[in-house]
Amino acid sequence: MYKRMLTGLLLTLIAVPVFAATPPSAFEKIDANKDGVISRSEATAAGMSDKDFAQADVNHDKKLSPEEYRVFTEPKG
Ligand SMILES: [Ca+2]
Ligand SMILES: [Ca+2]
Repeated sequence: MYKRMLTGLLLTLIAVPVFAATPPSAFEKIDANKDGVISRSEATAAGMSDKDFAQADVNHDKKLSPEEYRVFTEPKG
């Protein structure tokens, strides 16, 4: 009777990672206050240089939107 329980447990263990396959993105980690944008101080705290921040901040609003961050971090070329 333990076998059935174990099978269920194993299925649970296997299924969970599949549904949780999308880990919190780097953006969400950097966005410390969860306001949906990366501020200059959040970027600095994450080790991003002023130069990189300025380059990533395409519309120069001193914040990085998820889109700006994605464009900046995705492989070029
Ligand atoms: Ca933020
Ligand atoms: Ca921006």
